[in-house]
Amino acid sequence: MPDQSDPSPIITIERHILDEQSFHPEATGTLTNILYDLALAGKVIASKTTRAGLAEILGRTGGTNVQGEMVMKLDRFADLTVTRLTDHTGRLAGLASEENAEFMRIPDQYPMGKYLLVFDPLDGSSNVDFNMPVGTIFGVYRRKKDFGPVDESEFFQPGRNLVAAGYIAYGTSTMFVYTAGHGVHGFTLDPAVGEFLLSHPNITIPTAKYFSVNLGYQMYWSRGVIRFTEFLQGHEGGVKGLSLRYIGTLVSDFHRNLLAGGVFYYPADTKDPKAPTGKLRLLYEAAPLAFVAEQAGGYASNGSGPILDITPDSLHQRTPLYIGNKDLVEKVEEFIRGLDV
Ligand code: FDP
Repeated sequence: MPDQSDPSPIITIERHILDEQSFHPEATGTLTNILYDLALAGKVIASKTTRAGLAEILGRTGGTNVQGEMVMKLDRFADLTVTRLTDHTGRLAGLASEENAEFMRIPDQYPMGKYLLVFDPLDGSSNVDFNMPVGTIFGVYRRKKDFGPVDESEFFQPGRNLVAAGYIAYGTSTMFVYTAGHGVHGFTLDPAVGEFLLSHPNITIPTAKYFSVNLGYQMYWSRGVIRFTEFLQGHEGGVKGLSLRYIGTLVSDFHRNLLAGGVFYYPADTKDPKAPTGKLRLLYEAAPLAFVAEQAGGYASNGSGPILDITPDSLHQRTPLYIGNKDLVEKVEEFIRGLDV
């Protein structure tokens, strides 16, 4: 007789997202479907990332993106995948991607919805050529106006307004991690059946084990950030026993620290004292991951206050980012307050 007492049901991402909808009796299912569209985009992108070394996709297109970085073919593929799977559904009013200088309105032939999607289609793209993990980051906002074509200012909302956010990590397995404001949940793609299955329910960040930063740039940091780094290395009353891990793909570094505990930071640097802005983008990277971090009991700061409280004034605005365990991120704020003013 087969054992019918197995108490652990297999929960697909579809079922989980639908269950989450029950927290919002007024919900129409639109947000649910956006998340489901993004999970599908993740599967499509995952199937390409595992073949990225093959001739048809490897290599640079020769162009540069709005950030002045070399665009790789996989970036473009990921960007088009997310766009094409979400622009025609009647769920979105507009999209803004890290890859494109301008935001995108929904084409006239498609119905328009009430949400805005912001995304970094292929985070960590400089790692692609070296068979290293990459990711996709996304955030969903409600649009500000009730009707009419979306305008750029509608994207200028603080992360606190996010209704959902998350990322897809393309690593040794593909994981979809999201929050819609009721905890953080992680799903692992089972390639045999092509489904994301719930593997990490209700993620909360444990006591820190790691710190992650590009130490190669230390000479450009402020005194507060250098002192914080020494603190993480155990100098003068600092924390003992943290291990350094830096992949150079924000999604992967953040994901590891979320599951194992730790802090990731990409500080402002002083190469250009008039523009101490850091490298990472507020809208596509920092704010969505800050929402995930806070939902998991962590915190994200720009060094002086919560990332989620910053209202962007341009689509591609950059920010310093300190993200992970709350006590450590608050510590860097303390060092910066004490030493950098
Ligand atoms: P990449 O340039 O490869 O796209 O978002 C940019 C990002 O990667 C992050 O994923 C990563 O954390 C960071 O830049 C790495 O920058 P450094 O190479 O300067 O350390």
